[in-house]
Amino acid sequence: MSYAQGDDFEEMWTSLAPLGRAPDGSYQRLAWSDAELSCRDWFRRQARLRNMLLDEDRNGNLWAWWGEPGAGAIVTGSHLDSVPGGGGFDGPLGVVSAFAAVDRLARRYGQPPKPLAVVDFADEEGGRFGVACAGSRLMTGQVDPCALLARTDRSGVTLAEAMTAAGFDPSRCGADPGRVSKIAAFVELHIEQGRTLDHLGAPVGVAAAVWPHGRWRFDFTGQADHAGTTRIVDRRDPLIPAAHLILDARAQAEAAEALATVGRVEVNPGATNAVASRASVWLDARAPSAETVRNLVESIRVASVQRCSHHRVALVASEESWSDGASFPAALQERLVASVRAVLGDVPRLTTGAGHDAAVLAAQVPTAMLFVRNPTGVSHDRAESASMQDCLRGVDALSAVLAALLDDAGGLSDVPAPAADRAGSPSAVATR
Ligand code: HGY
Ligand code: MN
Ligand code: MN
Repeated sequence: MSYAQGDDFEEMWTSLAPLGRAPDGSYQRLAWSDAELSCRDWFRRQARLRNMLLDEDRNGNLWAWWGEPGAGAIVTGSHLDSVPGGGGFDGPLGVVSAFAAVDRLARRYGQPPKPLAVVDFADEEGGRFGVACAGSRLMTGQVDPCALLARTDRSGVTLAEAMTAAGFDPSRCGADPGRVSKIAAFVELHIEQGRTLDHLGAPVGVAAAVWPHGRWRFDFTGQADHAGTTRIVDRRDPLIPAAHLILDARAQAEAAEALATVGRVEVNPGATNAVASRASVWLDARAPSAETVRNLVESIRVASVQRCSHHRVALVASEESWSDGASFPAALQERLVASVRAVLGDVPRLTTGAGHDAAVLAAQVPTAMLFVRNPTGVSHDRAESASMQDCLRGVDALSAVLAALLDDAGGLSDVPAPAADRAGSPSAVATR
């Protein structure tokens, strides 16, 4: 069937916005939840409106093809899931912009000069099961499917159970080299999670690199006891070393010129009048180099071990998610800069500490990113925003970039394929 125009950008944005939005305006589009499933149905509708071939891969990623799937494909898109209480732009802006850009290209070319797909990568945020970029890392073989599927959410539901409840067969999950080999280039448009573009007065930027980053879980186990009858000297209170870790992480990150965040703490039994039995703390750490991240986390861990010894508290520290950084191919960056400059004027290049599926694919596929200005810089919160004017400039930029890639008969010959040794290997995933 020939391509048919779908909803325009603003109609798409308006129809997607209410899905998974809480009364306070934040988003709860957690992977495989009803809210996120409704976003998947939205994606399927947009594909059907355009007579695009809908292709749901073995890892839960959704693909909408303009033309037949095939080798040399240009792929664009992002993710539709959110962090708990997140904003509405992180992920969806890239998916909506992708459909809007393909509409323009279909009007311009009629038939696709090369296979082109819009993709919604599953569970990019890891907001429910704790592993970032789950869908793209499963596809590229960068995470162990068994360990990942066994991970549980806060109510003890495993990823496999959540997928099954959504009608998806988790036993299919695993590396998909055949699909990856079809991708000639992947371009992800994303809202900037920072204020560089705002400070520079530019609506759109090109990504140069993504920092390496990871997530660790620290479980402190002590002895529950009565708040009113247990002497301080007799206590084995897990919250004390846990509290020190949070302050330590901040101080050590500042000293290392890195970033460390504790945004999640769970305390059991959580009684006001009882010394806790267990405290779990989740650490997110990021830096320009993987070595800095790992040294920082090890230093935090060693300090916690010493404190736990003093407080007679047991500690189990485990790595939950690791994302290699990525430097996007310079030749592809140049392509993007030239294409965007032609439509929007000068375009800055940015390095970000935020993780993206594009950084995951970068290990195996020439990838690139466009950022759209975020006036407040705030992200992972309902305050996240971009003006409609800048969103449409983002579509201008993405359309120009994709057209240049479609027109390139040379098949990106000047863009080196990622080094084979970066093909990625399953990183550690603690099964919890
Ligand atoms: O955590 C991140 O940087 C991304 O939003 N998943
Ligand atoms: Mn994102
Ligand atoms: Mn995010």
